[in-house]
Amino acid sequence: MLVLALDLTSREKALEIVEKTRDFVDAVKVNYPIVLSCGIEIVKELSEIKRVIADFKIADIPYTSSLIAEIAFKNGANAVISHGFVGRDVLEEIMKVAENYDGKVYVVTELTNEGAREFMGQFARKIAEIAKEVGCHGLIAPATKPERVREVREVAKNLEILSPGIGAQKGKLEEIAKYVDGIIVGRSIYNADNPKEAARKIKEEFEKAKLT
Ligand code: U5P
Repeated sequence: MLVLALDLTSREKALEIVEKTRDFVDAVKVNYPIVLSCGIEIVKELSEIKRVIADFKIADIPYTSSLIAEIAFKNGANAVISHGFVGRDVLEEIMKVAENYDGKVYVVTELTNEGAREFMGQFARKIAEIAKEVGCHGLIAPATKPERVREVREVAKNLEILSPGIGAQKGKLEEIAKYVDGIIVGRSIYNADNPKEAARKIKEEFEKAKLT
């Protein structure tokens, strides 16, 4: 599964990239840059073309977190991404909302950046365990840290794992492909001279790496 991270701030450019890459992209991930620039309506618009994962990295008290999830699902998102370090009660509350929409909840175990080792890395395994216990659908695990991907795969055997960090952040497909269900790629696709060809190639390489 290839998830396109659509971190653009122009609606026209975003729609153009989705149109060009749609044959190779399974879902589109929206984050703050596009939603704060284009408004929440962009989620609805994109959801008419592809499944949308709302990456608001929810990290608030249970009540506020549930409101954020509600807004995402109400506007057509199929899934939301929550931080895991916020704890079990937040995930439980978001799951209640997701169930009303038949939506999915993915939980960030540790971010892809180096600095995430300072805090999140120490709890990534525990976060994966809690996400599993709460019944969340999947995890977001860093392609830049293949050892972490393997660790959370071990903990959460049946959860879906989506992995960002391939390409611009220097994660290597061959190191993680076997352990994940999908990859999340942004800049290597939307900044490419030929986004369609870039998406095709990345998807093909991912599928090949999964088999080797
Ligand atoms: N993302 C990460 N690392 C994480 C969690 C999420 O990069 O640990 C998100 C970014 O916010 C961005 C996408 O939307 O995944 C990666 O984009 P790119 O580096 O492929 O451009």
